[in-house]
Amino acid sequence: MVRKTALITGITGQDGAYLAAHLVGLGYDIHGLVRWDSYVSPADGLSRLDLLGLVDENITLHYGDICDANNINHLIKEIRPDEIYNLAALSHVKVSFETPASALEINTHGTLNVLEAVRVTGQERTARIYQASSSEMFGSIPAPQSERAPMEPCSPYGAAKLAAYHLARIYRQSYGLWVCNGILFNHESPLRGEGFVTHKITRAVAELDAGVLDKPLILGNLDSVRDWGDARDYVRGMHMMMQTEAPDDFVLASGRSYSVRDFAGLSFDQIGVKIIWQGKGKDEVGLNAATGRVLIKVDLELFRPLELNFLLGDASKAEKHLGWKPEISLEQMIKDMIDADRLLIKEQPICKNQKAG
Ligand code: G4F
Repeated sequence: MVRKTALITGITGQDGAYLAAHLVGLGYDIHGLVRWDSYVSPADGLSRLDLLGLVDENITLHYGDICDANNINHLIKEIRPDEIYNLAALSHVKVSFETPASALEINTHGTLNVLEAVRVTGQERTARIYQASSSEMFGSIPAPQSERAPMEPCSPYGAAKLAAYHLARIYRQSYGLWVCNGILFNHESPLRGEGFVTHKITRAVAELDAGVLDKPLILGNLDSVRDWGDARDYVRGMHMMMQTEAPDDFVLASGRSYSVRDFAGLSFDQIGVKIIWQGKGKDEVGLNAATGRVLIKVDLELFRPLELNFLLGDASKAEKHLGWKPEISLEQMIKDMIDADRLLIKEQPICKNQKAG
């Protein structure tokens, strides 16, 4: 059987690493685009691939940059991939308010570079493209959000991703590119970056359990509601989207929503600590119900200039057309994240910068 070849941009991120592991299991030859800083500091940049035991697998890493059209053209011309997963992104929503031009450059222009590279190298009929679209594109529209819902992004990140989503659709319709948009709701895992709220929380839980939490966990907007799923389920869905007869757009979501406050409560439950909440707004605190110790505080600096308040995804189209369903429960995911954090704490006991997220 001929082995398929996949190119993954953003292979060093959470989704890139899990997708690479999934495709290795399916017998793919994999090429990954790696930025210079990850390339020269493999200990940091390639650590996720290392954690998944992928470093010696059939993966070829290419040093390059999604923002450099020439570089992407050459790469796609040389590799002639059957499948391209465009996962490279500036993925932190709050950071996108601080560096909006970078968000557009990487998330929109970078996507355009991939689409154009496939077109100018004449691979429209042979290369399939997965575009990592996001539920952040919906903004605060009424829930549940499906593929048919209006999109009114409320962050530079969301606007950049929405422009890329439209470019993908335009290239599909005008040039016949095989490109699908995966509109993924929040998805987390033990490989999630520590600047995202779920990992900040699970890390603090593991620190408390290990007796090394020396100050309260500082969070931003506790009222914000997200539909959190597990990245390992979602990369499986990405691959399923790429195996359909005709390209289309699909939402992947768990169909269950929780506030940040709820997520924190569920996480501390895992180590038998019940959180009670007192106060309002910036003065709200989460206390250990048994001891009265303040474990969680709020800092207004961590709020965004504009917040997406409520996400709840409707993934019925993916279930009907792809047979995709999430398999890992939120509770299991939280447990896996805390277990992984327990190991991290042994190697790196001090959380460097809680305010980063
Ligand atoms: O974990 P977050 O930073 O994820 P966010 O902003 O929802 O974005 C993630 O999901 C998107 C899919 O909808 C992706 F497209 C995107 O790339 C990324 O993966 O924040 C989740 C919520 C927000 O409402 C935020 O305001 O948690 C709130 N929050 C409260 N305290 C916090 C914190 N977020 C962070 N990062 N850090 C906090 O301390």
